[in-house]
Amino acid sequence: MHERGASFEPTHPLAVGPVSTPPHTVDGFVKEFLRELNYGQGVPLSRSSLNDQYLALARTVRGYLTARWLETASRRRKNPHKMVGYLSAEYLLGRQLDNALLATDLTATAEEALKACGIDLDALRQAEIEPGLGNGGLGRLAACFIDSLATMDAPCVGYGLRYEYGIFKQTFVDGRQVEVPDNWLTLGGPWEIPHPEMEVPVHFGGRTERYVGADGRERTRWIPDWDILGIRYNYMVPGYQNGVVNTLRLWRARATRAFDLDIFNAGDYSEAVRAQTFAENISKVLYPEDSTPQGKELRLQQQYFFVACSIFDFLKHTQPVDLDVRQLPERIIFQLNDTHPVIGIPELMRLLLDEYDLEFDEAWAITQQCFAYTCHTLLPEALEVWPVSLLERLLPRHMEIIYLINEAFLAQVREQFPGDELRVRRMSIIGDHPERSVRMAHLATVASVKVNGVAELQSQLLREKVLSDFADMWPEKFTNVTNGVTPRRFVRQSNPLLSKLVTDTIGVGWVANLDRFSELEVYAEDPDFRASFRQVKAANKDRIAAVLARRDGIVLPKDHLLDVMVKRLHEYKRQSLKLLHMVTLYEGIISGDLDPASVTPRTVIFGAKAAPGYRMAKEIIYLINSVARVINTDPRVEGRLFMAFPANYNVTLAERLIPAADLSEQISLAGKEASGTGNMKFALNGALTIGTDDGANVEIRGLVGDDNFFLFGMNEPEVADLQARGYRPTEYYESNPRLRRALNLIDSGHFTDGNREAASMVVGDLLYNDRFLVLADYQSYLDAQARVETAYADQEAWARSAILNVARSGFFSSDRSMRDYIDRIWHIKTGG
Ligand code: F58
Repeated sequence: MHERGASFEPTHPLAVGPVSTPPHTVDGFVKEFLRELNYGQGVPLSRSSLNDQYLALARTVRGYLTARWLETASRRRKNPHKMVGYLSAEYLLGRQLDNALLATDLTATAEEALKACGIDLDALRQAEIEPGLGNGGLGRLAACFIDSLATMDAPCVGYGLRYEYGIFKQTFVDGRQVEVPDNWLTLGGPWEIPHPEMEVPVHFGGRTERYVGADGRERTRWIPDWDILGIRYNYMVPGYQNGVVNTLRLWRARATRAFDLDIFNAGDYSEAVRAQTFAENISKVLYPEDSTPQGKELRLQQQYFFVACSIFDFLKHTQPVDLDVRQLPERIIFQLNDTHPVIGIPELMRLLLDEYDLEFDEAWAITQQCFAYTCHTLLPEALEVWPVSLLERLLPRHMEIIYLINEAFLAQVREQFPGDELRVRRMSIIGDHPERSVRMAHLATVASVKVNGVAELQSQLLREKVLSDFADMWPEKFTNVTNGVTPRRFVRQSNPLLSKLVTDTIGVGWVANLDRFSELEVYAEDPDFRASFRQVKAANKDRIAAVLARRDGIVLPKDHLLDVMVKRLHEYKRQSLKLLHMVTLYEGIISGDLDPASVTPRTVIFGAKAAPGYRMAKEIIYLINSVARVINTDPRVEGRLFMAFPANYNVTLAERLIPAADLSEQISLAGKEASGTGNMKFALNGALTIGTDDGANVEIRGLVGDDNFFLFGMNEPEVADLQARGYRPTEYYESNPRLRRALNLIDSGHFTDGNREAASMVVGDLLYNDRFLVLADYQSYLDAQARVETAYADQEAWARSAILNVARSGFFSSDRSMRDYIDRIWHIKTGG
């Protein structure tokens, strides 16, 4: 990397002192905005496009953050404490403008200033393309966590990848998902600060060799055969109105000059350009999540690329030049967001052994104090493994180090469990079947100070099932930190009307201290408050109706129960169960079995992307769209049932949809959803949950109370028991007439233009496979939905329950999650 900082001596007083924040006045803002527009965009206001105005506004707001950002960094440099390096392959940030305005308390000023220029702030808000640098819950969680850390003034740098293409844009063609690339940077990236001069070399391939150093010790060196450069892009992460601005540092891959010059000099210009493209592919596109991780070489390259850049950046740039690596554990804790950054473990070992000349034992002792691992799944097939052959080819030195780590670790296992070779095989970092491969979750567990799950139930199942051998060996290593969501984005920004009502009632302090929501509890009994609360919900429903009309041409019926299921499409999440419920109601009405007047008018909104290669998920999407089309146009159910499936569910849509929901669908098979975070967002915005005892639902129900939550389905031990006895879905089909009629109707081609083939994959799977026990939980789900209808009939009682959901959900703030990480895992100082 190039020079750390300039060594010139400024003489002008302005160049010495700290930069100052522009004035927080309307005039000051107008001036800054016009300066950005004129000098930054190079256009006069009269000739500026919407995008010019948006970019100028974004840069103006960024300008207000910059002084605080520099100050935060300089304060931390002067008084360095242990910090967190949050390593995550994904950050699903959502739009930045509103968040930055809120953090700087500039919303009203900006609104007025723009108005004075004849511009509507809301139009500019909508011009922002959200950076979709994540797939779903895991990426969004990372974004919530860095927001909370800044708000708590905790020293943290978020490290990740600056994908040129984020999560694909979903469109529907004849009801089927079609993916379109998301080139989120085409209109400019006003929030990023690139440092093309800060290059970090990252090596790949080649071989290793032993040599004897000057001191007579045998050492190893890696002779890679190609490398690329990591280019640093900084993003500011503002705390909520506290003057703190942290950093998110994302890496972009660029070809080295040597790389293309060599080929160019050989006279092959096209080959040089091709080679450059190859290198730059590494940060080109986010991998769309899959049910099973496939051995994709490019993905491993991405993982190594970003952790190598990040660790290098920390050691060589963030730390003082005279850093003693033996003190590393007092300086840094790298949090591994799932297994994606786990290759960082052998990377740090490699640096300590080969660059800093430490002995293995010492290097290993240091490394084992510098990492902590969060596991976000319970599906064993979702735990990453990499073929040994691939690692040997791509990262030969790392593979050697992994062998050394495994050797030392297995010796420890044998010592603690003598004669238990089966256990040794189960625990080994290297697995043998179906091919020799590295089990990244084992490597992470062995190397980490702490291993945590993301909700109580999942942490318990991790200890008892998925990683039980490790928990036997190191019980104290395992802990839980229940996920949380940032109240800034998911209440304050996304639900301004509820925020105003809450602030008028208990004061503004809740935005940075969500425990204060408990003060709302008493207002559940206050009829005036309930009336206001119901008005807020009604207004939020109008708002989402307007959004969907504009965005998707969907016309929502009025005054329905709004029932929402939004999340990635996965069989374990059981969107098909929700679909069966709707088909059951529909079939009941059209067959005359159900009196339409007895059915609560209900609109169901789905939002879900399927991984492009996940066939079953895509078939389910097609079926949902097919059922929606028929139900929405059948006069027999008009005014009773409606289904909407707006394409391309993302953070921006979530922010509009969740505040409007009455009912939150959290219906995964017990023991499969690690936590869920959507469930928390709904509860905080006053939706009641219908859900299984899974993930964080368990904790939500525990806090809001059974009377304010619709529980159904088997719990995890019951699921395990049924599976052990042998599950036969056809038994449920045969014994339950409503289920039979619903499945038969789908199978008849009623929803698919008479084409039975089109529905057969989903129906066939439910009947003859049904891995996630949809049919087993069907009746219980129907019963719970009947309880929902009864409860909804009493609007005052419903409002009371909804208010209690809000009042009792303060625990689900990501500020609390961060406090838990700090106390249980990181042991860092805040406000230092
Ligand atoms: C999610 N995982 C969990 N993975 O499913 C969810 O229960 C939890 O609340 C959330 O993490 C946060 O802890 C998740 O989103 C991914 O998206 C992976 C991305 C990379 C490929 C494999 C899936």
